[in-house]
Amino acid sequence: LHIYNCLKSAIAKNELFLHYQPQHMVQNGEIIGVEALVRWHLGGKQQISPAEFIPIAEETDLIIDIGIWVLQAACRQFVEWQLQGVNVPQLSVNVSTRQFHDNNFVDSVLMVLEETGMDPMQLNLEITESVVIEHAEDAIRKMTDLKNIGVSFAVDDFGVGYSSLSYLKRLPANELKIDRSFIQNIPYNVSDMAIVEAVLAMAKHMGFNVTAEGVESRQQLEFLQRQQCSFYQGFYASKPLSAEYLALYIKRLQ
Ligand code: G
Ligand code: G
Ligand code: MN
Ligand code: NA
Repeated sequence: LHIYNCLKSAIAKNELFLHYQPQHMVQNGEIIGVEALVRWHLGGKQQISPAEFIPIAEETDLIIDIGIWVLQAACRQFVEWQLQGVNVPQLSVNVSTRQFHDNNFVDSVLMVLEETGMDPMQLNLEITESVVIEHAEDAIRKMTDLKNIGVSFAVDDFGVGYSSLSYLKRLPANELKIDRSFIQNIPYNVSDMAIVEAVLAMAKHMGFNVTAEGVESRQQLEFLQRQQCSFYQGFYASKPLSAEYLALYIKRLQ
């Protein structure tokens, strides 16, 4: 309860901020985008991990306000980079299932796009397959409405949690993100390598791009090159960076 009350005032107190993790082409290392990841500096000092506070926010409608704040702050930063000549091709933003199911979700995305001047073609929303467990028709309609104006969708944490192939089949998404737990023991775990190969084959036939998450080594990247995975992110390229460091990272690549 204590942490919930602190989180409730975190936006007003300016305690939330964003880091951005670069995403690259597997084949040639080109930058294809960044994923915005929220951070919380409680009282300006103590850092609390989103792995800890996002689940708390998700138990209530607090995730809706936090989600809108994240989307707005990320889009604003993205437009700012463009004005500075920092060329980031795409912005990925996490959307929690509860936030997605809010009645105002589509309108709030439209409002943020308009307010910030963000090009919808450059916005990618990361959801999980659990969005179609309940209210599937409604969820698919929301995704289709946003896709029609150019927004794309990625299925996050693919392969863990509530993942199910029958949910996946129904999702009008553009991309799958293979959870980092399947990547971390490559090239030592034969089962994980088989799973990644199978996901890539399935994704190819279903028309999904694939991003491998949590790539930490050259051997992992080489495996993904051999398997013709499209994109990757992970500490091997970069940890999540502040907006300022992300701009330097991109300028170094340009
Ligand atoms: O950045 P880090 O690896 O510490 O994130 C931990 C978890 O918090 C991840 O599962 C990530 O998806 C989630 N997360 C980070 N930022 C956001 C956000 O802005 N919104 C939502 N819903 N989840 C986020
Ligand atoms: O669930 P989601 O994909 O949104 O979570 C991203 C989280 O994974 C971020 O909190 C980020 O800090 C973390 N992360 C990103 N790259 C790596 C990596 O290479 N290794 C590990 N262990 N964690 C990573
Ligand atoms: Mn994500
Ligand atoms: Na993930």
